[in-house]
Amino acid sequence: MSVIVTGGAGFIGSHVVDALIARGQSVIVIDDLSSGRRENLAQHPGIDLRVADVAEPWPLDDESIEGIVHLAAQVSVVRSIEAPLNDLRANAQGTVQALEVARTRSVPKLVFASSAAVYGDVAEVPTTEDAPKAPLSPYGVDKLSGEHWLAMYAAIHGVGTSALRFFNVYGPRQDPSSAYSGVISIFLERSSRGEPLTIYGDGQQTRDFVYVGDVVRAILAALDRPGATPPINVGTGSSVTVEQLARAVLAANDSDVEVRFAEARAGDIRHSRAVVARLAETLDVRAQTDLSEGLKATARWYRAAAEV
Ligand code: UD2
Repeated sequence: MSVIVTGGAGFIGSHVVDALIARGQSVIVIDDLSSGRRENLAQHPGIDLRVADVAEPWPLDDESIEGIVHLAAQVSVVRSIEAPLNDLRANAQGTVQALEVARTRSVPKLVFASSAAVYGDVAEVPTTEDAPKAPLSPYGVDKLSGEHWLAMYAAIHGVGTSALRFFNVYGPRQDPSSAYSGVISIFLERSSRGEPLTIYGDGQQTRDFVYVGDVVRAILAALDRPGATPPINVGTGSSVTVEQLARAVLAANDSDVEVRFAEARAGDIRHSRAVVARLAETLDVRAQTDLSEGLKATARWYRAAAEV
C-alpha cells in the first residue's frame, strides 16, 4: 500500500514525504519539477519519483493506493493573474485528475492543499471557515473550485476528502528566488546576505504565519481521519504585522541590515488570521511552533544551504 504525494519534491510536499517515510509508509511522488527540486528528496535516495504533470492522467501501474496528498499546484497568486489558463489547468484540472484516481482506484482518502486565498479580502478577521468566499485571483477561484470538486466527489462517489486552507506557510526548503516567494524566505535570505529588506506598504498589514512542521501534522491527521471533512483552516490563530516580522527575522538571523519601505503591492490583503477551532476539533491539531522558534530553525537551514 502506498501514499501518493503530488508536489512531493516541493517545499511542503517534501516535508510530508519525510514524515510518511519516518512512520514506515511507502510513498509515490508525482511532481513535474517545475518548482519542486530533486534535492528536497535527497535524504531518500530510493524514492519512487515519477516526473509527470498532474493535469494529465497519472503514471500509475496496478499499485494499491491507500491515500493521496494532493499538493502539486501553480502556487503564485500574481502569476495566476498573468496566466489564468495555466492556473486553471494546473490547479483545477490537476485536482480533478487526483479525484479521478481516487474514484477509479477506490482510494479511501484524499487530502487537498487549499488556501486562505479562497476568502479574498474578508471583513471578518480572524476568519472562520464559514466566512463568505470572494477570491480575488484565479488562484483563489481555482482553489475554491477544487474544494467544490472534493465535496461533490465525497457526496456522489463516497471519496473521503479533506481540503486544508493553508495560511502563510514558512520553513526550510521554501524557495526564496522569486519576487513572489514567501516573505519569510525572502527576508531570511536577504538578511543573511547582508542585503536590505523591503516592506511593501506601511508594514502594518498582518499575516498568520504557520510553520511547515505544523502544517505536515495537519496533513497527516487529515490523511489518517477516515471519511470526508468540511474544509479546515490551517494556521496558528495568531498574527503579526509585516514590520514586526522584519524585526523578528533580523533577531533570528542576528542581523542589522536596513529595513526599507516601498509602495504597497496591488491587491495585497490587509489582515489575515485563521480561526483554528475546527483544526483542533476535527483533527486534534494545534500549531506548536511559535514564530521566533520557527524563524530560528528556518534561519539555520538557509545558512546551511548557503554554505553548500
Ligand atoms: C499568501 C500565499 C498565497 C495565498 C495568500 C492567501 C505565500 C508565499 N503566498 O500570500 O499563496 O495563499 O497568502 O491570501 O505564502 N512582503 C513584503 N516584502 C517582501 C515580500 C512580501 O513586505 O519582500 C509583504 C507582502 O506585501 C504581504 C506580506 O509580506 O503583505 C506577505 O506576502 P507573501 O507574498 O509572503 O504572502 P501573501 O500573504 O501575499
